[in-house]
Amino acid sequence: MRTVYSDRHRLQDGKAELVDGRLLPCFETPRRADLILAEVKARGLGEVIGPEAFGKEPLARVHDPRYLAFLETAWDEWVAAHGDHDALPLVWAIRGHRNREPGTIGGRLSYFSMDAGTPITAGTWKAATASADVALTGAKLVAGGEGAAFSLCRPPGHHSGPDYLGGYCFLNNAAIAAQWLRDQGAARVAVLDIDYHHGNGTQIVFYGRADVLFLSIHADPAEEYPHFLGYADETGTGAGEGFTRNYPLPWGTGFDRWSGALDDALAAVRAYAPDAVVVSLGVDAFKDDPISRFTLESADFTTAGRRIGALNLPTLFVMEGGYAIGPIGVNAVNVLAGFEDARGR
Ligand code: SS9
Ligand code: ZN
Repeated sequence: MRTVYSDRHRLQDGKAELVDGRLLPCFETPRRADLILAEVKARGLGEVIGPEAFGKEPLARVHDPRYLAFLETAWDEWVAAHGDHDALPLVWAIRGHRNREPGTIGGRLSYFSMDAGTPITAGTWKAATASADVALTGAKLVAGGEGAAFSLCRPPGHHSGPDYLGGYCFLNNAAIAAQWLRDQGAARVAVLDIDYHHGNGTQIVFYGRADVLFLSIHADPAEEYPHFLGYADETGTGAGEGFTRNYPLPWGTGFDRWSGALDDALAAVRAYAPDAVVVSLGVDAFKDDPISRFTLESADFTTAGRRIGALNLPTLFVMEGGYAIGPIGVNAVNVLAGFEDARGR
């Protein structure tokens, strides 16, 4: 399959995130995408191409225009108010507070954020929009009849909701791609999120809809980030009832249990018979991931890819998380190679 990649991801290079009371160097670094790209080339997965520019319209199909306007100018406003160091929010609306956008950049940053781990930097807007273009270009390949494509997105997207950033995510690349596929004529799209963390942003975008099936296999939110969404009893609402499925799993989960959830999710995808599948491909379920607590081995990612390939459906892989830098390329490309293997290519 072909890989879509843009160097512009390097423009997102935050200094620090707040983790358990300490400011630590960002886990979500440019090296992640560099190493995945190197492995794509080393393994001969297929041609690597640059993204097309899709503009703001496909972004606005998923994100609130007020949020997009905020994100585009946030850095300049932050620098004018506070200087040219990374922007991090510090206070959030809690039960009983007002849902009202404040006037200052600091207040607005809090309003449009879900955590203090996702710094806005000088290059954030350019990197995030390039990442969305990478996802959209992959979607176009799949819509055009290529059986599969890999969108090597960075920064990732699945934690970003209609009007907020968080979890290292600014624009929800997978949701933007899935919506674009719908807008191009796909009747039904399934989004399968195998990142270690719940895809809260993607779930919210499609929660009331039957035309996009959302499935997520992740660490139990009672134990793990993002903490406030991703329980098994969240199954969709209204017309979307039954079109969200969550598989929260406890810390320490290994491939036996994880793949049981995967098989159940894949059976649901099959029954749904979508025109296309978007896989939110995080590899942070890996045993040595520094911020995660599942125990998948590198070879397990190959097996997972094979099972996804056995669906025999047009599939777009959108890169999400994975923070064990050394093996990140091997783990991500193992999924893609397993997939190709199942397709007999
Ligand atoms: C847990 C901190 C989690 C955010 C993780 C976002 C992952 C995106 N101690 N920080 S895939
Ligand atoms: Zn993750």
